[in-house]
Order: sequence, then C-alpha cells, then structure tokens
Amino acid sequence: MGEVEQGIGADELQLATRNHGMPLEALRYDLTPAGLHYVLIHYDVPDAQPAWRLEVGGAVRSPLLLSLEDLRSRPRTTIPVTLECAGNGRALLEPRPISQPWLLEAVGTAEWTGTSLAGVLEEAGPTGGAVEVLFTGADRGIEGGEEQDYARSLPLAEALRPEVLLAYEMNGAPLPPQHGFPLRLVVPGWYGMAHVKWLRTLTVLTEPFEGYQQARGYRVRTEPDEPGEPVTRVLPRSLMIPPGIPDFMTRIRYVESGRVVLHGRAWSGLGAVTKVEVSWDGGWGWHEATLEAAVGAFAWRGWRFEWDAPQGEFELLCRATDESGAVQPLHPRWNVGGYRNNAVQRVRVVAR
Ligand SMILES: Nc1nc2c(c(=O)[nH]1)N[C@H]1C(S)=C(S)[C@@H](COP(=O)(O)O)O[C@H]1N2
Ligand SMILES: [Mo]
Repeated sequence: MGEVEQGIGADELQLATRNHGMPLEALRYDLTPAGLHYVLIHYDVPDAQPAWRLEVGGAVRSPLLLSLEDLRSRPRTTIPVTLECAGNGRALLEPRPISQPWLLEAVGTAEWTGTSLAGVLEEAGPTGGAVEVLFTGADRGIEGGEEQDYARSLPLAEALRPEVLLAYEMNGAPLPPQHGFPLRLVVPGWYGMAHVKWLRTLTVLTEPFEGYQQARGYRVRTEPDEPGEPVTRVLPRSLMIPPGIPDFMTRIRYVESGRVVLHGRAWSGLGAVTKVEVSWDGGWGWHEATLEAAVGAFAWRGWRFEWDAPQGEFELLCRATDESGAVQPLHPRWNVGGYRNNAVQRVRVVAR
C-alpha cells in the first residue's frame, strides 16, 4: 500500500480510528465474526431507547407502530450477505478524496436475521402514487453544512424484493450497538449506505427523496457541480488473504519460494462471480483460480490458487468477473466522492 499519498490529516485520522475495517486475514471465515466485520458510522452510535418503536407511515392506508417483539413474532428469515462500503478503495485514488480513508478492508459477510420488509409494507398498504420508501435512522449529525438524521430511500420495487430485511440479529445474536441495534435494513446486493442502521421510521413517499445522503452524497461525479449518477449495486471485487508474514510497518509480505497457496474471496452485487484470476507480472499474464461454492446468493465465494513462487519480488494481483460480464479494472476510475473503486488488489510479496 506504499502508493497511498502521504499526509493523512487529523480529520481523516479521526474517521479512520472510529471506523475500522476487516483485517484481510479474516477473509478466511465464511461468516465474519461480528467484531472483525467492518464498521462505518457517519455520526455517533445513538443511545438505544427503551421505548423504541418502528414507525411505518407516509403514503400508506394503515400506519403501523411496531415493537421489537412485534417484529420478532413476524415470519423470520436468515440470509448471509456480503456488505461493502461504497468508499472501499477510496484512499487508493489519486488525488485522495478526503473522507473515511479506506484501503480495501471495508467489507464483511454476516448472517442477518429479521423479517421481510415487503411483509411489513404490504400490511401498511402503500397508496397509489407511492414511488419510494424512506428509511430514517436515530443518528443525527451535520454533513455538507446540512443538519440531518441519517436517511436513505429505495425505489418501491427494490424495497419489495423478498430478500430485503428488517434485521434484528447478526450472526445469531442481537445486533451489536455499532451495527444498528435494535433494527437495521439489509439490502442484499447494494453498497453499505443503503443498509440503514438504528432504523426509526419507514416513510412511503410519492416523490423521490432529495435528502443529503441521496442527492448529494453517494453520487459518482467527475466534477463537483454535476448531479452525478447514484451509487447502487456493488461492483465485482476479489481480495486475497495476504500470504506469508508481514513486515510491521510496511506490511510487505515475506513467503518461502515454491508452492504458495493463495486464498481469497470474491463477490458482486450484479450477479454471481464466474471467474477469479491471479497475476504476478503486473497484469500481463492471468491464471484462473479454483472457485468454491458461494456462501449464499448474496454472499462472497472463496477462491484458491497454487502459486509456484520463484525467488524475487512480486506484486500479486487478483481480479473477479461476474455473470453480468463486469470485470475489475487494473486501474481506478477517479471520482469526487471516491466511490465504487473496484480496481484490482495489489499485494507486494518477497519470495525468499
Ligand atoms: N443510520 C445509519 N445507517 C448507516 C450508516 C450511518 O452512518 N447511519 N452508515 C452506512 C454506511 S456508509 C455503511 S458502509 C454501512 C456499514 O454497516 P456496518 O457498520 O454494519 O458494517 O452502514 C450504513 N448505514
Ligand atoms: Mo459506506
């Protein structure tokens, strides 16, 4: 990672120490233990209120007020979902967009348990003219000069997908505070910003939501003033467990020459991953890895490759292709917010 431009500011450092990534060696677990799953929180973890209820309102025939017990007594589903922050890879862009400075570790896979959002919406009964559902969290802050509750919307058709969950458990235990206790949204296939934590209200809207996190944040722009394209589904990515042992400061890896087993994971929100390839000559020659079964339809799949490492210094690359035909690029495409950088991982290795 020596390529990251020097001069991380105190503002970025504060964000980086609050929001931790998943150490890449945790790619070895099918399901990421909750404490190793990445965390991204724009403002503060809100205080959990004993009188908490989920309010369902807006353009609906029957507004609802649901306790956690009400939600727990509804039909229950568990789905493994790979969650990735849209800013993953941001700190590898040049110039570096100033925000949470992720390298490549803003990812994790958990088993989320909850009840289907569609069931709750059907009970409330959206009226004619409903176009979106707005999800508002209990956390509040100021961003881009606007004071706001963290809030994001989904088009009605996305909100009604059967796998979209109102989740109250992560890996079989109540949600930890940092992951949204008591309730969060899980939108399999979408980048992290859509999975609103500390859910307080669901509001059915007859006009598209224009709040900060929808209209200003999470837009891919090459110029600051353009409206940009909204960030939605996760682009394909593969990561490897850095092989061998690291140097403490530089993180350069040291392996014994000869047979080195490379192991990693790959995922995409656009469809199943169909291929993972490895390169050790800068991306000229690619060698196909063996794929393992996916952990779930919306979760990563393992891959492995036996590398016959000659002595020398190498940069190991891996890249995924998905069933939509999307392939990870060799080099990032820069944008103002530093979103969706799914350029290939590069791991420096010295084979002795
Ligand atoms: N209420 C609320 N929900 C939120 C956020 C937030 O700051 N507030 N961060 C979002 C972002 S940007 C990401 S990447 C994911 C991170 O989820 P995790 O911390 O459980 O990994 O939560 C999303 N949901
Ligand atoms: Mo994020």
